[in-house]
Amino acid sequence: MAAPTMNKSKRCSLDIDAFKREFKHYKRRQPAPNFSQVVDFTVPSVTGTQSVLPFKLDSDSDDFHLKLGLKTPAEWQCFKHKGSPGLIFIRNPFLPGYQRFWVKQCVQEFPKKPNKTNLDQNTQPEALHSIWGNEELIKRLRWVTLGYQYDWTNKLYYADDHVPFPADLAALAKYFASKLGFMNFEPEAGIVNFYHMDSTLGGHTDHSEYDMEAPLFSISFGQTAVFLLGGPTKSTKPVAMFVNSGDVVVMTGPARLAYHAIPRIMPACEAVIEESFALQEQSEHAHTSICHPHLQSLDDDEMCDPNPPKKIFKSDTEPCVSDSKPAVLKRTSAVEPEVEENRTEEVAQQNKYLTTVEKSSSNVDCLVDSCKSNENLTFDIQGEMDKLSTELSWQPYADYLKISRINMNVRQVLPKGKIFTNM
Ligand SMILES: O=C(O)CCC(=O)C(=O)O
Repeated sequence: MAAPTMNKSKRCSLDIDAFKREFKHYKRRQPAPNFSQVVDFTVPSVTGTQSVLPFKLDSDSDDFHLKLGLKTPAEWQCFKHKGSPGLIFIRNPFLPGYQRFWVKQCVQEFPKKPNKTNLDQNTQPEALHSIWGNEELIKRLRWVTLGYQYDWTNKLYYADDHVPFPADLAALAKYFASKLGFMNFEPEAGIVNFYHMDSTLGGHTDHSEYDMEAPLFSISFGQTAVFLLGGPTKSTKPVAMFVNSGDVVVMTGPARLAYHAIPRIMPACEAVIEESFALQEQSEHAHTSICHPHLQSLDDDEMCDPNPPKKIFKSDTEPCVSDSKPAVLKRTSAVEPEVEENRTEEVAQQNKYLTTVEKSSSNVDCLVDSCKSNENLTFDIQGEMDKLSTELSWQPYADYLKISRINMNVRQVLPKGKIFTNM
């Protein structure tokens, strides 16, 4: 008897390239893609869509959020998405203007030694002490690594390749974690990505950390991105969403190991920039319903809407969308990795480098306690904000942001109670 045959279309029903297809779609310049399927959390009606599930957090019993430049958690607009289990999206929880502080940290403080940057290989060591002010270096800056330094080639962290994690960013990430119920989150490694208007970041998973139960926090500033979040393999069609300045993407549960990518940077609309960077008194006119980037932000040559509002935030000197070949954000081995088939084996292999230790209980309590008593606080966001409050002091950063997007992401590397064996 002849073996049963399957018709060809059935055999091919698994779309192994669903992720890549979406990536290519949103990356395309000519003709411009249709952005109507991109989830826009700034639009009030987004909560009316069946896939988006808004939720609220309780208010804080103290004013610790103010020390971090955040609105009270009860005011945060938080969302889940049915198509991306484990994703939590917090729409710009920062107080008006306070993103200025983080932008300054990213471009001026974090690139300083002992942190590593992509510039280390080809730059005179003395020029690396402070790259802010060096126009050529700032243009070439693509990434900075914090805490446990990520080895891009071997996709590993090492016990002896570690620098102190910035206290301010640690406090911010722990605070977000605690509000979302991750009381023991420990920020141990971070990557700050710097995008130009033509940058993309290929589909990848963040699988080098030893703890996959801990969430990954991703916080963005400046120009808008189209963010794709898929599933465990590239056969899952990703959900596309706009990530605006100040937005916080949290990847937990299944989303923690999901494929994700940035196929496109788009000009942010003026209202987003105003809401993010204008100081309290200046931002009184900022709109609550911010904008619709897919309608507002395209140059004439890639317009998909026939009547886009004219006002967009863009550089006076450089076009927001360049015609040149888009630059891929180069991070050796991190871009477009192979599907991980041997994850379980990999985790077992990795775990042999870890030892169990007794650690004290919730570090979030310690953080809140130390921040309540100002003596122990090693950072002063309000003091820095005072310095950034004149338009003259803010202008160089504002100029940089007109053609840039910054993303800082924070990870826990080791499971609670474990340290590297060879420490
Ligand atoms: O820029 C982003 O929003 C994502 C960055 C990212 O996926 C990464 O650094 O692994």
